Amino acid sequence: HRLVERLEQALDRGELSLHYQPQVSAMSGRIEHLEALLRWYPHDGPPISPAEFIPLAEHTDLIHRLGDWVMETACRQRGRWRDAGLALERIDINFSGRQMSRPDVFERFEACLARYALGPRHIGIELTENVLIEADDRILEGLHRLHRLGYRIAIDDFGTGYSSLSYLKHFPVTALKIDRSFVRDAPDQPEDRAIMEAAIFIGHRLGLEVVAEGVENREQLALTQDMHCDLVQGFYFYRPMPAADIERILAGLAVG
Ligand code: G
Ligand code: G
Ligand code: MN
Ligand code: NA
Repeated sequence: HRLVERLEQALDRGELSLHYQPQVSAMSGRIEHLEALLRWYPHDGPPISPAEFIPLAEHTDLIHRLGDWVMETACRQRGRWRDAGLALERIDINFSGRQMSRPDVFERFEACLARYALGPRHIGIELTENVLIEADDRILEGLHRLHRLGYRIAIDDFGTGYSSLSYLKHFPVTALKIDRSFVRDAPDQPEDRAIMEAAIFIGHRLGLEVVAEGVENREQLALTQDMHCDLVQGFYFYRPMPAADIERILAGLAVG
């Protein structure tokens, strides 16, 4: 595929970057975690969305080069921010199914963190429900190990996968991110509101942190607060942005 060839060149030419979107406390608005989101700005054309190029990269081994680049870049950045004393918890990295199937995915993850002297307080991971459902024993064992070590493992797009709730019993997760489709419609649609409320309730009963994704306005924020959701992520607070913008926002909060 033409786009896959271009993407491979884009990696070599430095056309990729990471943006970071804050996950803030629903009650205080304080920034806790960031989600790392891949961006491609070709030198000679309009930006291309990861929603477009990641599924294509997934068909080839390029997804692994891409994943390595994301991991390295996020870890290097987290190390710099740790050294600068920025008040920040984790940077979450997204992993696709194909990335998790790589035999040495966990070794690479731990090696990358070790290069920057990072641990479970600095980096977390996001997986969709489908990735968890399809995980084989080796992947589950690796996730259990990360879980025991204290890593934050979030279920991304919660409520949209082809899954039953029973998987929540077995899988080593620590957070639920409620898909933004529910959050978007919750103010006007009782059904979406009910699903959101139920997701927050079950998440809390299972001891999980709950994040509402895609909060774009006051009404949506007010609902998440009424429902005692822990964190929110969305354009109402912050868009995904370059590291320099995160620094400007967090600089006022630096410690030491
Ligand atoms: O940031 P945006 O809304 O354009 O992202 C579109 C999709 O691409 C989302 O589903 C998001 O999870 C995914 N995505 C963004 N960055 C990464 C990444 O670094 N790795 C993987 N596997 N998916 C990503
Ligand atoms: O699938 P995942 O949750 O990883 O996707 C993250 C994507 O969601 C990012 O690409 C980001 O651009 C997008 N996003 C983040 N906040 C909002 C929001 O408030 N509204 C909408 N429509 N998209 C958002
Ligand atoms: Mn995500
Ligand atoms: Na999501």
